[in-house]
Amino acid sequence: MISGIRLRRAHIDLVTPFRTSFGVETARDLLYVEVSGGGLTGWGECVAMSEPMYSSEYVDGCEEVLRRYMLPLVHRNTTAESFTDSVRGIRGHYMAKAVLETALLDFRLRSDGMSLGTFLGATQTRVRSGVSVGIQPSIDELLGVVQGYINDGYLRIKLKIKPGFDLEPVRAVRTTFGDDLLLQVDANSAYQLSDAEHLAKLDEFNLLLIEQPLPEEQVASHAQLARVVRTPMCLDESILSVEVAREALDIGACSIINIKPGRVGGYLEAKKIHDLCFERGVAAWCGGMLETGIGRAANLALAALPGFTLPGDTSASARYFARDVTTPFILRDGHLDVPTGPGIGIDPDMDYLDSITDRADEIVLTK
Ligand code: OSB
Ligand code: MG
Repeated sequence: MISGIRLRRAHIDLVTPFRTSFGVETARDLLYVEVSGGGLTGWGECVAMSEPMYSSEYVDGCEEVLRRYMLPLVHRNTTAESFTDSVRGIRGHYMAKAVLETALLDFRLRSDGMSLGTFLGATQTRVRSGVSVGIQPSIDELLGVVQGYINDGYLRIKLKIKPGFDLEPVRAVRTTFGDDLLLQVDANSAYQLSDAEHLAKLDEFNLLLIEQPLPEEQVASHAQLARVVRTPMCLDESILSVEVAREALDIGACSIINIKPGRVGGYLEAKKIHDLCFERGVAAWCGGMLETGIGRAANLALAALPGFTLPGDTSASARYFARDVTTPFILRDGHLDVPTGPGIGIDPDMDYLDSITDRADEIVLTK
């Protein structure tokens, strides 16, 4: 039974600034939800960034909507499933829903002694890892950064692109590292449908996919774009639920999906999107949101399902943090091991976590 919930705000520096078409991140502004009872704690990590630039959600907003509208719905016997049902009437706010859902799920699985991977239907014990490479000040620097990740053993490179930093960097990486490198790009919504002819020039680089070239709301425009661009279309920001995923696939807006539990309201919805892709033979991969070890552990459990046929943005802890809040996830042979312990299978180093915590609030359940 749940006795209390803690909201924890913390911060951790990134090893290097991460630049995308929507902005630059230098630190991770964190919100953890801890669901406790009977000596156990279930953990959730909110994926929202500090500002509403990737999506309309942002971490202070998530905390507000959690406190005001979601936490009051939680009682001692709330489960991830009953919580998801009870917040169906709250529009949007997927990242806020996801962090609490994940903590509830982790709490119950820890009580039951079952790993999140087993619960979700994992079939792999380790997952292939790719890395997301931010926009760099110059092509030379980009080549150096990519070389470093290849040396680390990453099995797939994703380049962030934006208008003015697209064809030339992609050409340089393809030419330097050869045709065998698994390479893809992510535009984070920075283009318009009128850029279709320009984006089609990426076709010559034999990319695995192009991720979210157009704004989130323009799902149908991606279907039009897919008629001009031969590179497989992959959606990230647009896919907010299994219903959107089904419609996007039905109209040909994408042929690949980036599944991020935080973006779709949690692991239960993420599993539904996985199942849809699996049934239809549509390639899927597990995205990332610069998670610390807590969020990373849960993503690895999901990424171990059979429908994740492409390497994910499931990078090692060292990709982002000099010191992670958990035992670091280490790349071995281009793979990360899926945790096997109960729930997400890993605990934070509490002394270290407390040292990077700005504040923590206890919410006592009354019913
Ligand atoms: O679009 O996939 C994205 C990070 C923050 C917000 C959005 C995205 C990303 C990444 C990095 O590409 C993913 C990761 O390595 O965690
Ligand atoms: Mg993306």
